[in-house]
Amino acid sequence: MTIIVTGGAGFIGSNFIFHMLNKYPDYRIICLDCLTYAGSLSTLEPVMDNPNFRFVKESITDRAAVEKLFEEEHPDMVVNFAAESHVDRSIENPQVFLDTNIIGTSVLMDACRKYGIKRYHQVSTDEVYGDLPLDRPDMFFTETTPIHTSSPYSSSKAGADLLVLAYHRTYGLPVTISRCSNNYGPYHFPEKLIPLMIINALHDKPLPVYGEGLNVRDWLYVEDHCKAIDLVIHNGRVGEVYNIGGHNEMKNIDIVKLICKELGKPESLITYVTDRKGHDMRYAIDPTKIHNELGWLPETMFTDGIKKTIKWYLDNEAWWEPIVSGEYQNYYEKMYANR
Ligand code: NAD
Ligand code: TDX
Repeated sequence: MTIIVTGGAGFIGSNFIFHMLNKYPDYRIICLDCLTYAGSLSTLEPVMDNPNFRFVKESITDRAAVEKLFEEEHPDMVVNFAAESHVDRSIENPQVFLDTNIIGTSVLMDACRKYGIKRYHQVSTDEVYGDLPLDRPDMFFTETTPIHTSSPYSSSKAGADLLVLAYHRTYGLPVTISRCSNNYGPYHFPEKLIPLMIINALHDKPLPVYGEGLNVRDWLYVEDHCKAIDLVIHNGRVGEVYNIGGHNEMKNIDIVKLICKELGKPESLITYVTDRKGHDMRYAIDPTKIHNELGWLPETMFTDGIKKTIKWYLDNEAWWEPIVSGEYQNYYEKMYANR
């Protein structure tokens, strides 16, 4: 089995590569990643010498490069993690989200059509369903919830999902899509809520909570997401969408307070800042389908997962320090200085 994993130098893709190489020692895994600001070869260091692993630095939007890779490797599957993934950046500059998330997806699927493939899997997000009201805890996203996006990021992911389903219906491409809730865990890029708060707290810097911090996210430990995708690509039904989430809803402010508590830092570091434009209020996944069809259940409780994650950041300063001391400082200044 040869699998091309795109975006494998980023947060979830790298965790997926570690999971697959560990679980399937006879699989060949090729990581296709152009190493944007969010991707780093240092993340893939643990597998670089594995003979079953190859890294290729190209963009999924580069048709010639993608076709060359298909000719060289004859992949059985493609799992597409490659994306611009940060909502705040999409609000500042939507264009690159459309290029990578939509055009890149079509380039990959065109190559799948041209050379043949057993499975094309699209890693999508719960954000394609928009948001749920805070006062309706009975409501959840199911696979049939209408697409109703809020940000340029989520719109680009929704556009890609529609294209994937269209390639299935029109060309018979054997596709699956998974839509997961917020992930957390090792190698999470420092611009996202949990790593940002851990790293700022470690430096005794202000903890910038958007609005009143009442927005709710449904957090899933990254390893549980990887195991779910593993099940979907092997046993999921072609043409189907699978929601992934572990019924673990938390208010942002409660997460930030928990991080303060775990690190022994004062809550006085918390600073309420101007809200994100179009900020989604609540995400909550109904994972009944993947549970009933594929037997998936999350294994890591948030109370354990957040402790493991904080410990990982404490133990792996060598991974995040070069990131936060580089170009990231300009980003941080631009996004937070006068907020
Ligand atoms: P990330 O930003 O950490 O990593 C993205 C990776 O894609 C990076 O390595 C980057 O270099 C690479 N990449 C970007 N543009 C590329 C291009 N044109 N060609 C090749 N590589 C490119 O993202 P993540 O958080 O790991 O998310 C991975 C996927 O999972 C995304 O598709 C995202 O929409 C989806 N997702 C993420 C979450 C979450 O909580 N992080 C939740 C649900 C779904
Ligand atoms: O500094 C911050 N302060 C703050 O209050 C940051 C970075 C975020 N927030 C809030 C905004 C959100 O309500 O925390 C929540 C989580 O924010 P992000 O970490 O940016 O994640 P989110 O916008 O929920 O999107 C994530 O989950 C779905 C991923 O980045 C997406 O790629 C995925 O599709």
